[in-house]
Amino acid sequence: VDKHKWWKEAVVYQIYPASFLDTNDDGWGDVPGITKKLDYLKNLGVDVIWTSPIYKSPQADMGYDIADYKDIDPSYGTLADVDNLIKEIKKRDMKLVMDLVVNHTSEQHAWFLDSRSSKTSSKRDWYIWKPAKYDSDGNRQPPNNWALILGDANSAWTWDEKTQEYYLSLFTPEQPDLNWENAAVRAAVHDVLRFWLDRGCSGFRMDVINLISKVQDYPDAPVVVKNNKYQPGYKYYANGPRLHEYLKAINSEVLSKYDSMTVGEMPFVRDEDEIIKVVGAESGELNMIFAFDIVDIDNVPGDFKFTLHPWDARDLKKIVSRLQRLMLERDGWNSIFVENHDQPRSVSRYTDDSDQWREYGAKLLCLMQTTLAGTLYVYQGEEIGMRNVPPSWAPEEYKDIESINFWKKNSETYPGDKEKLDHARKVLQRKARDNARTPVQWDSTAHSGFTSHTCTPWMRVNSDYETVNAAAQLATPNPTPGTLSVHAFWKRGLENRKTHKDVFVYGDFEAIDEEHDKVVCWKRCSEQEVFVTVLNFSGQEIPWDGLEGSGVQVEKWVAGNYDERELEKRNTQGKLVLRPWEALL
Ligand code: TEU
Ligand code: CA
Repeated sequence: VDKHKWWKEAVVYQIYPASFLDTNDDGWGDVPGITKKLDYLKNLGVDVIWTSPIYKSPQADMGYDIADYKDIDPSYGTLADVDNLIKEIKKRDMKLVMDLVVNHTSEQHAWFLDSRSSKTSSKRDWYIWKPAKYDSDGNRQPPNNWALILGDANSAWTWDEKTQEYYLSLFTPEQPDLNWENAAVRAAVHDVLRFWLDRGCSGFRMDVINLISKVQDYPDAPVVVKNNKYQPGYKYYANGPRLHEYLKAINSEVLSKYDSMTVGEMPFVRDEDEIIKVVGAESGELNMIFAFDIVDIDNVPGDFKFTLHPWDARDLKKIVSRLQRLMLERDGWNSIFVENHDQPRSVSRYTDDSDQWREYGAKLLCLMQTTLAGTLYVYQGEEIGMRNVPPSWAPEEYKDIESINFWKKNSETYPGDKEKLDHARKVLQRKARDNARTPVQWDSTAHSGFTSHTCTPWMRVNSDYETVNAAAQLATPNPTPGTLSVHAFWKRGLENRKTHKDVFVYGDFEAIDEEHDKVVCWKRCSEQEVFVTVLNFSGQEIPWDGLEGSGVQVEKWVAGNYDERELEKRNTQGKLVLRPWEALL
């Protein structure tokens, strides 16, 4: 069998449309804005564009609450704009992947409006309705103790006054979960996929696709978060009983008839057999998933996300090695990413985003990702090293429903408690999804060139746009002799990955010096070539001899995030003194 596939070699670039580029001066990014930047993306080395949802939506969760799967939200443009986008993408020999959000719809979707209109509606069973429970004091309670996923850890069940029942809404009350047990729902979803594939899109990023099958008796979840009435219910809805059946049907009924790619978002699940069941080459389910291990590295295990948990290079190596080996040994496929619209900026999270070290950190993360096996995902702004919002911003600047809920809950629970609120604010700044959602910094003019000078962007532009922006990096690809801008470094990294795809995309993986707590190192090889990646995940100088005894004999260093003219003078044997945040290939 030929293991080579276009979607394995592809570099995917994720666009968060509201914050990408505004072309009609309403402060909100749009589809024509994407079209306008296609040459920029092509030049970077992008093959596939994945856009977060642009469908009709009340935007309670920024489009992850869809009111019409077959139409575009007017704030983004029209279907004709999308047709034109697809045409322009194809012209440049690229592809478009849409975001498919079918675990839930918006509460404004016609299906839900119908479903909630009466208990006898023909769409009643398209969603998950349950009667109330009553406690010993006769108070109405939701059917079980599952918590909402976004923000305030309230109940995942929403009470409907009119029909006097609860509906399940795992993310927010505005996002009722579809009832996949119902064959009509599954058929309707298949129909949505066909609609977009027939229009020329080349695949889907499937939002929380592993949550679509729920354990049917809806049991209470075990108590893991103390002091909270509601609990994470993952055990009963992540990779539930009929997930594989549903995924296989999507494949046999629809996807197998097109040349497409699929990536399923798969939170909460680490079980290797479950992963292979979905992405194994013979599974007939999905091409790959987004595993959450790396982006959960700083969460307290089992707890909600607004927590801080220390980690070091050993934890990172363990995660990377496990997933690389699992996929290589069991014929599955990785997705490589450290950012998306739900995560803080990687340079702030995993390295040091101070003015002194930001560029080193961004390049280190680039070298890390471009030398791992799997399909590579770059998130808008990552290629120029955009950072988190400044700690000085007031919580009122945060626009994400999750952040708003979290802040509200803390303000209500701890009024006037400075220590508690300062901590909540700190965690918010470190973890909020808003960090990834500020407008892309195109240039140093007002609002970073995201929108016209005279209008107000929907979300405030990061205060550092005058120094961190694409135009500056494009104009000066070599800021100092022997160094590249972050953008130029990414561009070259992507090129190098493609030139040596037998090594970086398809090659074998071996971790080196696994016990070192600051240096991350691995070896990748094809039958012809061997590359070693060395990453100093610390701001300290580290004398390091981790290659000794590894069987690797370095011939020469070929890339690095310090002055590359000095690479030939670096040790290829014995002790190597790694500088702060240094990355070498
Ligand atoms: O995210 C689902 C998910 O499980 C997490 O990424 C979650 O958003 C995160 O832990 C909260 O901080 C997907 C989308 O990517 C996200 O934007 C949506 O809000 C969510 O589904 C609901 O559609
Ligand atoms: Ca606009």
